[in-house]
Amino acid sequence: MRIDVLSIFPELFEAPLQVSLLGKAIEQGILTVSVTDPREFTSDRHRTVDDAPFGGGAGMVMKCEPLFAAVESLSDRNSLRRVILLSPRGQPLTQRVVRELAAEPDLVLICGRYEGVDERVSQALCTDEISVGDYVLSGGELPALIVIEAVSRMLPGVIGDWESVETDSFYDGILGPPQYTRPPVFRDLAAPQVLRDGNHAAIRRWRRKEALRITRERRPDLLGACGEDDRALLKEIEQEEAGPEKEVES
Ligand code: 9D3
Repeated sequence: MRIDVLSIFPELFEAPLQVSLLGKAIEQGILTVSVTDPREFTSDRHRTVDDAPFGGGAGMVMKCEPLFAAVESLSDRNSLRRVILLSPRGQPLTQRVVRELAAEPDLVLICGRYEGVDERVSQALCTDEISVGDYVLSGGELPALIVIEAVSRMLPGVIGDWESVETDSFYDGILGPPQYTRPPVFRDLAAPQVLRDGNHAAIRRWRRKEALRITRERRPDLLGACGEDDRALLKEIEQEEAGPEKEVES
């Protein structure tokens, strides 16, 4: 897959693309990321990419010309099927969106700065707008890195141990179970015995149940699409929690 990023701060992409999974995906040629600075597509002395908003008000707006010219310059190497603006007004990024993007041959990610970009960029240049959550950031660069990292994990060959993707939170839509490693007892804190007994059916069941317990506690909104086995485990959990609570309540 090829990803072209447009950003006036290309330095922000250096370290994150060099290490770990992303670094290896790029080294192996599974992923190509190219960052282009829209300033290279200006023609004035000051390489201006922003201007005051029509109608007045605080802050600056990213101009059309450099962004349009930059995207158009990519058209020989990028299909431009998906031109994505990172924007607080965008569709929330979910694993479903990530999977969909990972199936594309290429992406363009446009990072806004200042108070945003001229509306004609989203209207006439972009096919999608994506937000990474309901909080305010200073620009689209960190969100673009989030998209790149999440998408690259879905590319064939990036994750050696595919099992770890299948057991990921959100792969099947619920949170992950607690994890432990050596030592078996740290200070006075013991790892659950079931994980050390080697009964793999029991381990699988314990993990699913604890995953459901933590999802029910923290993200009940994720429990909608549960199967029959999960319903049975949830019933057990409800009974376990209903017992001791009675004493505390009254
Ligand atoms: C005055 C309205 N502000 C929107 C809440 C303006 C504004 C805030 C922050 C315009 C741009 C930005 C910069 N943020 C992004 O470009 C951004 C973002 C974000 O702030 N939160 C979550 N996802 C994203 S994706 C891009």
